[in-house]
Amino acid sequence: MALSNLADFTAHSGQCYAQHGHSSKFFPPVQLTILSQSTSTWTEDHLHQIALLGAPIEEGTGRRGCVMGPAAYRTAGLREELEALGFDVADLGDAQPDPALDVPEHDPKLKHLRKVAGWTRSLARHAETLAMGPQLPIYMGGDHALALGTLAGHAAAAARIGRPLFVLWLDAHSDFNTFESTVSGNLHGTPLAFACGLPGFDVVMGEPLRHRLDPANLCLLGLRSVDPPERQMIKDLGVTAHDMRAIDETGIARLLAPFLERCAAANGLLHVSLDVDFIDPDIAPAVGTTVPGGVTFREAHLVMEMLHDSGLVTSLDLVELNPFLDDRGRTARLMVDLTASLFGRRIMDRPTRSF
Ligand SMILES: [Mn+2]
Repeated sequence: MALSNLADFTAHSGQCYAQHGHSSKFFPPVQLTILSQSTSTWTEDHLHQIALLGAPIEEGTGRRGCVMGPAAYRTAGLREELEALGFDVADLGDAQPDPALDVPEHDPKLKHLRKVAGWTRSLARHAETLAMGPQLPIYMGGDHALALGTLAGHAAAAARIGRPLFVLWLDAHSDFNTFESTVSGNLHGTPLAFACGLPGFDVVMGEPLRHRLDPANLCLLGLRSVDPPERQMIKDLGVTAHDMRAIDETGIARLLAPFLERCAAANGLLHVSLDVDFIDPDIAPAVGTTVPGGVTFREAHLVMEMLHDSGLVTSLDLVELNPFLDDRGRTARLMVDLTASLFGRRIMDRPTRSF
């Protein structure tokens, strides 16, 4: 049912484009498969229970402040907004990193390797446990290095459940550096290379990663800063990657819909990783890695609304919020609003909020 909505929605968008007289070069007729029914087997309980877990890691970036992220989401009312939508929300507090004493504390190239490894082990364990339980987890970061842990944990859970894991990466960056290719040494640029099982990461878990993400089940959206080695890896692995030009030319809904259909057709679990820098820094300034030309307010909400309509999302990362760089909580509130959209709020149901 949800997927029919998605297809209807996209077909409808196509009509709107046609009415506005856009050239068919960029807006070809939509030919989406309309699935007869949702293939989700998630229980009713799962749809109504959410767990919030703070992951105050900031060692993956070159800049301090993400440690305050979970507190900012709480201050901005994430829990209350989700409760207002009818969810039963449990705030589990903040996770802590494992000691990871087997990992070198100082590496000449990789910054805070032991701390990042400790967070990865801890969050992988928490994520696997949460994924097997009745609640849908939201990880409140913290920088994007937290996704080394959440991706590992959700990949492990997916293997146990016997369903494929799909990942939607909403980010200006592709985060596909290996420990060898990284120039900055900031490990928040590495989670996708780690999760896809590229070589050189064994030190993180103290063993090879047991459950990998299939690069074919990954979609990157919003790209505008990709290092040359990352570009090569994305190409070699055949990852679906849409940059801002593709969004400008094609429209974000038409890029996202086929990925959601593939996930639904495969009965996949969908992990969404939302980086603040996906959004244009003019409206989301609280991030250490601003890149001009990000998605607009409406494009970001549209993605969230489509995700809600799809009924596919089973876990969510909120990453890279640096409250130290925010403008009176504006970015934290926007991230909370986007999360509320993902869980069913329509922005037209709300009083207009001016900035
Ligand atoms: Mn990122």
